[in-house]
Amino acid sequence: MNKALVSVVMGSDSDLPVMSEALDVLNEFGVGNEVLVLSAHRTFEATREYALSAVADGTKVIIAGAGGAAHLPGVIAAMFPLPVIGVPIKGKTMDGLDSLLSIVQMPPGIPVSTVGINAAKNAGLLAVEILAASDKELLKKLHEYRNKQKESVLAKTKKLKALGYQKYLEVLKK
Ligand code: RP5
Repeated sequence: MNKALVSVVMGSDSDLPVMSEALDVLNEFGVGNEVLVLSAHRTFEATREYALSAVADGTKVIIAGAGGAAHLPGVIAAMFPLPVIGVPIKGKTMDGLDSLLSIVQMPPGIPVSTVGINAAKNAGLLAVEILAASDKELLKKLHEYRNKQKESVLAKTKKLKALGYQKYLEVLKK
């Protein structure tokens, strides 16, 4: 794997099932990455040390996921001047709305680019898009990815027309 350009950081290993979707995307695009568990609250010293040295370590984008009082992305953004993408993790209460609101309402001057609740896949894609702005190979892969996606949706329309919605539903249920 290439040098880690994207860091995927999460508040707890309990976030990993969701955050692994960002790692899958980065791996699919061949983007070098690293993965860490760091908490804004439980390991605040280590989080500070990590965020302050990330630029010098070559990190270009940080994807940070947290749930509940989800301060990790904002705290990292305060210390890391390059793009931070926040992933609100759905916890045991409030359907993730608490995480979303904790991450999205940053003070003007310190942005966190926030994706949807549990939307780590989009966070991975956003990181790829940011890097693709200055990487032609990656941009080509993004075009291919979107074309493949388009073909798969159009194929569904074709199948839906051919089967009719009731048969299509039966196939979906299987
Ligand atoms: C947050 O608290 C973490 O990001 C996680 O989503 C949540 C619960 O953490 P655990 O109690 O599962 O370690 O800081």
